[in-house]
Amino acid sequence: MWKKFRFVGLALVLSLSLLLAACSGGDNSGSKDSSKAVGDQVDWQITGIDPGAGIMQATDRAIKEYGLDKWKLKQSSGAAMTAQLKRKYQQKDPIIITGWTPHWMFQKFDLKFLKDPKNVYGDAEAIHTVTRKGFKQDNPGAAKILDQFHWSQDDMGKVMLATADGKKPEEAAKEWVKKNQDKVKEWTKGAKKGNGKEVKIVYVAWDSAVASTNVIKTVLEDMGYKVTLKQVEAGPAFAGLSDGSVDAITCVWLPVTHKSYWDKYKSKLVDLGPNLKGGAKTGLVVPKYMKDVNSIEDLKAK
Ligand code: PBE
Repeated sequence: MWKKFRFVGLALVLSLSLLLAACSGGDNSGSKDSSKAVGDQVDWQITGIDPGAGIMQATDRAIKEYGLDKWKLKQSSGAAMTAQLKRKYQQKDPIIITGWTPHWMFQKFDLKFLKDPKNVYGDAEAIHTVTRKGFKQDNPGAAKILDQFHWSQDDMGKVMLATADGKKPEEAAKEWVKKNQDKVKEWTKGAKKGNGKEVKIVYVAWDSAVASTNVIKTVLEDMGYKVTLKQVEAGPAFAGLSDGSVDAITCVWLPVTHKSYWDKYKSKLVDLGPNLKGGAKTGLVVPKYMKDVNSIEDLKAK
């Protein structure tokens, strides 16, 4: 009975798809008909994130430099972008996003960076810890910990993955800190205890930044500091550091992604150097099942 039912079902699906194939040529935007130009497959849309992100500025430059006149960069947010990626990925539908590593999306989905022969997105970058001017004088203990904070793409990946799997960022950070006391001891070495002294950390809602911010918050709190986190857009984050209303940030990507912010505000900021070197990269990213799209050059209208 079930066998027969399945057979009828299959026949129905087959005839339906034949019918659909016969009718195609109408508006079929966003479908996976791979005979179409990639632009038509995705409505000439790159799925972006928050407008203040450096990767959005870089993508605007890429659109100009590669002559992608028909393309639009859609503003969104990190969370909305990954939700959209997940939906498309489950259907094996095409999608082009502004992506970066370290990010859990590369652990959850089979993705690839599009080649960037004009090097618009730059080579690999480093993620820096930056404070307001005068912070070290006001709070030498916390400044020392922030200065000594450094970890690897792998470390950050673990915290991000746990969060993507449903843990609260604070919980994922606490677990990582508990398991990695050898690293944490290096960061806190020689630093004074906080005794309730306040540290205001600013960050943007990028999953990589959420991970590093929550880890450093846990470490500072374990040392007796009172940490407040403030989540804002990238522009206000740099502005807040430069006017001294917040103390520190752990998600400044240099030399490319945050160059325009850095150039504007650097005279009022102190760069404590990289907290993550190796593996920090931005670009346009697609699922690997988009076999015909390997380079940004492939996006040009044909
Ligand atoms: N990101 C993640 C940020 C920096 C960290 C690549 C989305 C940006 O583009 O500004």
